[in-house]
Amino acid sequence: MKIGIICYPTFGGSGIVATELGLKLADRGHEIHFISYESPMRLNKFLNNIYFHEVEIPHYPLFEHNLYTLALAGKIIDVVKYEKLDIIHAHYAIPHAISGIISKNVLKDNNVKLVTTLHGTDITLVGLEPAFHPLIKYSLDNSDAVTAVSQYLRTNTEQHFNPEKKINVIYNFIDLDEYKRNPCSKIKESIAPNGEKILLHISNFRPVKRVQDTVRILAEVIKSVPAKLVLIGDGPERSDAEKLSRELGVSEHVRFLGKQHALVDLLSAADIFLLPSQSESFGLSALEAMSCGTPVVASNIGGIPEVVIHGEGGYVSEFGDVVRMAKYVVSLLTNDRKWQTFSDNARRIAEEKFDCKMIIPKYEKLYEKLMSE
Ligand code: GMT
Repeated sequence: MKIGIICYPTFGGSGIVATELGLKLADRGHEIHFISYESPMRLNKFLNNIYFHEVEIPHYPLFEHNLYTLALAGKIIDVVKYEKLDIIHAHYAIPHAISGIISKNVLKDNNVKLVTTLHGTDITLVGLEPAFHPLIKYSLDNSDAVTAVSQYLRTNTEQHFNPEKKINVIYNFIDLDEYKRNPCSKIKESIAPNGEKILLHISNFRPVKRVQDTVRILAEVIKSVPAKLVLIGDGPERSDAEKLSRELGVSEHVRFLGKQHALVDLLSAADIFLLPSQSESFGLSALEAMSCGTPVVASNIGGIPEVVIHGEGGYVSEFGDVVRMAKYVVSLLTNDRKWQTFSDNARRIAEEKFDCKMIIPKYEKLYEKLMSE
């Protein structure tokens, strides 16, 4: 099949899922055309059947704001027509699905099908903007198929948008061969030279991630267990989190590493992964941690409980309840046998529910069904 993948190219979860999907589909023999304003961050290897098409945004003095939605639609039309795409797969409703619908309408005699995958904030945050609400509803009703990355996101979308079509849940996935525990004593020793336990968090440091809660959890944990907190990523909440770590007197135990690429090594060095988000449709970073055998302590909101099974591969609790989360962390860090059981369970859940070898064929089946209609 020839598949066009429309995504955000940066570190966000939707761009990562879209890129990994494209890479895996290419491995399975499909021809993949990524369309975005920049080459996707995770597109880091050459494959003969992967192409990237950059969307150029026209600049003209009259256009005070850029016309990305239209420029993207124009590029999709071009690629569908000349590369003879069978499927356009838009990741994130705004504006990708809208641009996909515009291009389909323009190419009305073409049989290309549009799949839209909802990732979370496109529905739970952006989708609630009154000006965007009818546009999202339009994009759901005019895509040939819509998928959501968790049961929670499907239910939430149905409640808020009452879509005409059934939404298919296709969970995010993980490459178990790539994300596996790979203990690197050098990393552990440099971060925790005195054998302290390591708590880790990865995100884009947006307010919904509640990064400051990771600092509050550390402040509680070190009352009973020597520990270090490693924060990976960057974004608007970073300086407030730094400030809080100074105010709580724990700054010497917190390392802000910024954006990093050696995630498997860092996740493998960690004893606990923290995800205290206020909103999370899935929690891809928690799955990456679990696949590396790192137990997760997270909030119980959104799709997280579908990934982090409470009492098996980690614990979940009310968002903001940092005392309870710290208690869960301490209970795992002070009982080696319990930690090992949770670590094994975390990996087993990743294998049983989220293996890419099981999830990618679900997308292929959906594409095939649409093409046969
Ligand atoms: O919030 C982010 O981390 C970015 C955002 C995105 O769209 O890029 O992530 C959403 O999609 C991810 C991949 O499907 C999910 O794992 C995240 O849970 C989801 N984020 C939220 O719902 C807040």
